[in-house]
Amino acid sequence: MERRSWAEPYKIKMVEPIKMLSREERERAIVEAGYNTFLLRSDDVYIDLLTDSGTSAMSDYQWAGLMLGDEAYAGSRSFYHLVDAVKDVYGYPELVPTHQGRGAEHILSQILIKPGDIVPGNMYFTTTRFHQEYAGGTFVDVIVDEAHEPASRFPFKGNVDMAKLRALVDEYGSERIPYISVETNVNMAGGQPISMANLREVYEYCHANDIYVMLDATRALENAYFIQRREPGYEDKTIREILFEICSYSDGATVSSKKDNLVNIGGFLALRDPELAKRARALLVAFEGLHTYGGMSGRDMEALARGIREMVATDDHVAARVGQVEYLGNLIDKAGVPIVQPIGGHGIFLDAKSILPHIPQDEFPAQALTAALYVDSGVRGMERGIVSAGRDPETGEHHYPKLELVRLAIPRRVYTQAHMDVVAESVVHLYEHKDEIGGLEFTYEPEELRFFQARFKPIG
Ligand code: PM9
Repeated sequence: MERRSWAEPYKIKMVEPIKMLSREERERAIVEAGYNTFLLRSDDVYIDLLTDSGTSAMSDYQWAGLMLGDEAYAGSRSFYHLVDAVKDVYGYPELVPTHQGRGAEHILSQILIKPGDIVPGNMYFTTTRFHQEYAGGTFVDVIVDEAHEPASRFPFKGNVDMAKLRALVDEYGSERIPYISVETNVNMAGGQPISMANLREVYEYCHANDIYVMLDATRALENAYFIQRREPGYEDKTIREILFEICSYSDGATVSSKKDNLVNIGGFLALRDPELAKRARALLVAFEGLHTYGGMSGRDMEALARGIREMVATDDHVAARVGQVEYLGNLIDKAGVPIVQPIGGHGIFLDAKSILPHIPQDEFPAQALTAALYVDSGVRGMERGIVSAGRDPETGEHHYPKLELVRLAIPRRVYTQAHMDVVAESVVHLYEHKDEIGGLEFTYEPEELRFFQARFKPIG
């Protein structure tokens, strides 16, 4: 058949102006922000690829839902719409609503982890590991080795290495391992999927050993897309069917609804076991809000219920979303700039270690490259390397992750192909002038989740 281009399955009804500051203004802004793009004002940013979290454009149907939200303190109609949407699309019968993903991680960690426990996971995520450690647990990475190699084109870099998991269970015993935390489309690995076959194997093994499987299903939709594209037997299944099957191999999930679910705020913990859900709700009322709203308003829950149904209503939605990421990735890749391969689901991850080999890792190459990109074009990305990895709580030493990346995360339904062209041009220009970029040092280092508020200055 003749090959045709694809296009987004929507048209634009409202726009928000953006502007680019002059180079002098951008240079001033990055100094004021301590070379940390989290500390820039959004008015000073031209194209904002800091995160795909809470930055999506909602549909007219979601916006209409905001007007229909039921703001009752207890038993809101919008809560029940959300319960039904989560049950229908993800398949979990018990819903514990939270203000966002980390609220769900906090509750889950508190009900399941005892001090001294071990929590295996397919690569760490910043807030997830924080809550596991805060509850007294120790996170252990059991992801396949390929995930730590930016250039490896292994199609399922989110897979759990069963040998690593088995060795951990043999070493500590399943009594000390309350659950495995399985992230879908692993963020820190570059938006890389886990295969259905691997997830099924993890689930069967863990169940035989009395270990819960808890998904971080924040980007499970994008994972479902890669399974449809890459895993034999799934090419004719719908995204909706694949997503449902992913969740069937788990006992529950934490979700930051600010990603796949197409809302600006919200999240949930979803469970199968009513007894576990009861324990979660007991904590929820202390830390988040009543069990029928968690941290969300009625209108937030209404928009979220609609977003969950909308994301699976047609396969074209996720195909266009990941298609835009691939469009940007291909432009950058074709110019020879090293990026994480294969191109992931929610953004392009520049391999700062390869791009800036003259900057040692403890002079923060990815942080420096992120700042340089902003100065070059007003494009805001995020460091995903040694700064994000933080320090070992026992030794106080930096974690030295193999991946030292700059993430360019693409908000859903927000930017056009022309914006992607501008981003790619700037990345390629920087690559051609990479020798002019130098390392950074801390002027302020927060103890917890340091990457959010740390400040830096150039060395020398
Ligand atoms: N992710 C992101 O930009 C926002 C904060 S950066 C620390 O990628 C996963 C896989 C996430 C995630 C947030 C959360 C936390 C959990 N799991 O931000 O609390 O990517 O809604 O979710 C961010 P909340």
